[in-house]
Amino acid sequence: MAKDIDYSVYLVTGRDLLPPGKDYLESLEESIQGGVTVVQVREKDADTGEFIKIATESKRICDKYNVPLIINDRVDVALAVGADGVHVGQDDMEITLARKLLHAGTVLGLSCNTAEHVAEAVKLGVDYVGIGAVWGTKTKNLTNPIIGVRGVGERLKELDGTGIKAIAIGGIKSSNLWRTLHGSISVSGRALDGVAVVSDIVASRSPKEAATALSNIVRAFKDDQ
Ligand code: TZP
Ligand code: MG
Repeated sequence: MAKDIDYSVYLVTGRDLLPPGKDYLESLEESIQGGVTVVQVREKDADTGEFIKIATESKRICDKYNVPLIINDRVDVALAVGADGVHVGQDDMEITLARKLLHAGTVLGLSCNTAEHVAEAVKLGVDYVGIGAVWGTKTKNLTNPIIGVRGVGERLKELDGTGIKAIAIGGIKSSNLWRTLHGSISVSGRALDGVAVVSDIVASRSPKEAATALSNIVRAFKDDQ
């Protein structure tokens, strides 16, 4: 049984987006103080040693606040640092292989854009899916179409009754978060468990305030359900 994670405000790191002079670990700690509930360390350019170093330092901060740590793509890095989970994309390691390599109870997340992706996620029994991109984003070169709140709602419908948690990702900011949460539930009747955010938190001069703004909206939404 995988660890029960609060996905409400899911921070995906992006060191290249930090404002000039802003320290990565300081930003991470402030964002957790603001209300981030789970952290994914995403490193696209780091070599293995550097990734492990950054993940280890990130885990120290996460542990201080009892916030779970998820590693993007790299099962070996997750094992090396004792992470709580691994997030894989459609072109990364197969879920069944990742499951085989990881300790029992490690959370596995999969990026999903289409109905076929969700059907596969259900078949493989992942713990959560990241649905998107919901809005346009400059953070990642998208290889799949932007699906909007309607698309998120459709994917949520397909997940109904599976017990798989769902977060939305891609261009989410405090300014469109209410629409993201309400728009998708109005299509599907099923609420998102949280939202994953990079730039709205990381690129902010005050990651704490940015995370608090997001956290307040998710909380108000969940209180409404
Ligand atoms: N996967 C789909 S969109 C995206 C990822 C990693 C980037 C999201 O970044 P932002 O800055 O929150 O739009
Ligand atoms: Mg990937």
